[in-house]
Amino acid sequence: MSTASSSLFITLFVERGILMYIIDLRSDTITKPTPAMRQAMAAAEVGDDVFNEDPTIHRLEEMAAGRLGKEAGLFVASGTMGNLVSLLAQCGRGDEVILGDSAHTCVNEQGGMAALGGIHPRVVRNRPDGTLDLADVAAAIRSDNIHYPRTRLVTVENTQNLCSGAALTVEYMAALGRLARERGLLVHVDGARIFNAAVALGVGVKELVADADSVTFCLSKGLAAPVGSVVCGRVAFIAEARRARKVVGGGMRQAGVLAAAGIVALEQMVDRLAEDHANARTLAAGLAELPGIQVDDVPVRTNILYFRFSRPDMTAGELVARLAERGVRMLALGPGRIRAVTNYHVTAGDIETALATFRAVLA
Ligand code: TLP
Repeated sequence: MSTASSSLFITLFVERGILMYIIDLRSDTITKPTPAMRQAMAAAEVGDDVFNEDPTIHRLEEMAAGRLGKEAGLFVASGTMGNLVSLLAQCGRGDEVILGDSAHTCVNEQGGMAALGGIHPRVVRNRPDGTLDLADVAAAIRSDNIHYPRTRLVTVENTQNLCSGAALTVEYMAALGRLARERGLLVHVDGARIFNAAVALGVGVKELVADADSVTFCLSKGLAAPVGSVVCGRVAFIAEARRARKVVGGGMRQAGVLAAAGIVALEQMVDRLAEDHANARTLAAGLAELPGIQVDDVPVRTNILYFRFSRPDMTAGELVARLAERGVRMLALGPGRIRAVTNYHVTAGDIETALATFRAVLA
């Protein structure tokens, strides 16, 4: 998909009676389905997926598993549900999961593994490059002792959202896999943006997840599908994940209409992620030149960047509000911190416009 086609999706909002052109950098979750997706959705063959009879969902699940080099796939409603059912399927009550302090599963999923699964989270620090130090992981693994929970699984996020969308490399994943195998742990990858990682690193997604027992990836972020994620892994794991999906209320019926968009996402929307990455780099470079702004000290490799804003007369929240009044949307995350995420609807020209809007607001 070219940049030209994304301009078909210009977002216009009526603000105070004025038609406004919106450059929405709050998240890649805001992306709307492409015309090809809408056509595929309208034409999709469907069936009752709880009876395992939806042919379009079957196609998506097979395609996803094939792309990731896994035996089977399971279509789920969201990334949060994908992570949750992956953990519920592989860990029992009282088991322990090692995860990073910046992981979405740690910060943004209401502690679902503990709340719904009785799974104990063991949190280690994420390094700025998104990885967990393998020495920290090794040190966190419990010995066999009647006082301790049993360490069952380690999970990492790729790309790592809160670490500026950092991409964890094939080498790191292989080393984590070796440690996990030696110590009898399973590996789950929250690959909400795994295709961004593969494109940024110039590697196949299969290589990136070769050592994972389970992977969740999202269709509804940079790939622009309206709804859904896919969990992939071995056949026996997927059977358990299907049970877990049902108990959390995620058994969808004629959801082939959604899966149809997911198929188009996998077929047409992966390679163009490089455009989002280039736009994020341009935005980061432009922002870094502005007074009062400090872009997080990590090279922007994918589509997410964070920056700090400090000026005596304006808070980050006020800056974000003033930008929004002029049609540029970003997210203020706590005092002084702002996030921007490039996506399918944001062109290279929009990045220049966004930077000009910053300059005007800060002048
Ligand atoms: N991330 C959202 C927000 O929840 C923060 C965003 O705008 O980035 N894993 C990762 C790494 C994610 O970034 C997200 C969503 C999820 C899982 C959850 O996906 P959904 O929103 O589909 O449940």
